[in-house]
Amino acid sequence: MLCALIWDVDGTLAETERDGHRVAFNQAFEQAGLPWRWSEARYGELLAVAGGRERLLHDMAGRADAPAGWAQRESLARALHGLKNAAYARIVSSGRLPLRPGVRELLDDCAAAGVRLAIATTTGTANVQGLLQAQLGPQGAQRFECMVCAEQAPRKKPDPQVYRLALQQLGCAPHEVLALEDSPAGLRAAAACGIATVITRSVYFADAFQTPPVRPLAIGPSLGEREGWQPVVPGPGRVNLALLRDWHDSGLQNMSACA
Ligand code: XBP
Ligand code: MG
Repeated sequence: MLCALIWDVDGTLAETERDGHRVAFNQAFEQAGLPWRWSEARYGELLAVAGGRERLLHDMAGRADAPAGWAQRESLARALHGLKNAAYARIVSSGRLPLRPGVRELLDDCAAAGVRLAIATTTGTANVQGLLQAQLGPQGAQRFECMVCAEQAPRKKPDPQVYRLALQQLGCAPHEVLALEDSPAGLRAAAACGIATVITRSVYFADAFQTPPVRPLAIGPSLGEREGWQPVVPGPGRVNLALLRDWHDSGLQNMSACA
């Protein structure tokens, strides 16, 4: 039986990367008096590195104008990440980063059916709370029974730490939950815990699943539409909880057929 949905945040709950985190990083560079700017294309490359501070360090490793020493780089990355998160909070609170289509409706389905909700993300708690508050109101974060973020799971996806902790906090077995993700790293993290994953393709990972690292349970353009999904979904409408339950049940059958 499906007991809980574990949600990724960036790219899955909302398209936060291109117009949120990226813009905020550039504002941080400007505030710090640095000439660095990340274009949309460059940021797409950098998303191969999970975690904003880790991404900054990776970028600095290829820059001639970055501090030479490791300790100075670490402290610059920490300072820039702080400035970035403050800028991100301003962007999020302006309401400019809406939930992706079908997300709100699926959260409502879960509330009505008693399916529990959790978050498993590599971003920080304040970023998640800001987004949920801006999009779902002051009680938005309380809709999620458990929230595992960068503070609790410092080993970033594809490391499975964040999903392992979410399962522990929910007290659920892997076969009782589904993960919702947008990235290959997220898919690998969930799969390493034995969790089946539904992928909604995001702007930056639209073409990233030609040869997926593991097979997702289902993959499609968004929860707001039924066209373009694999497996094929008949009829009009959105991807609702009933459909997720069908996929989950068929995934369990496939697993027992292979046992
Ligand atoms: C995606 C990430 C994050 C964000 C930025 O997180 O890789 O690093 O890009 O967040 P998710 P921070 O697991 O939700 O897809 O700067 O706070 O790290
Ligand atoms: Mg993501």
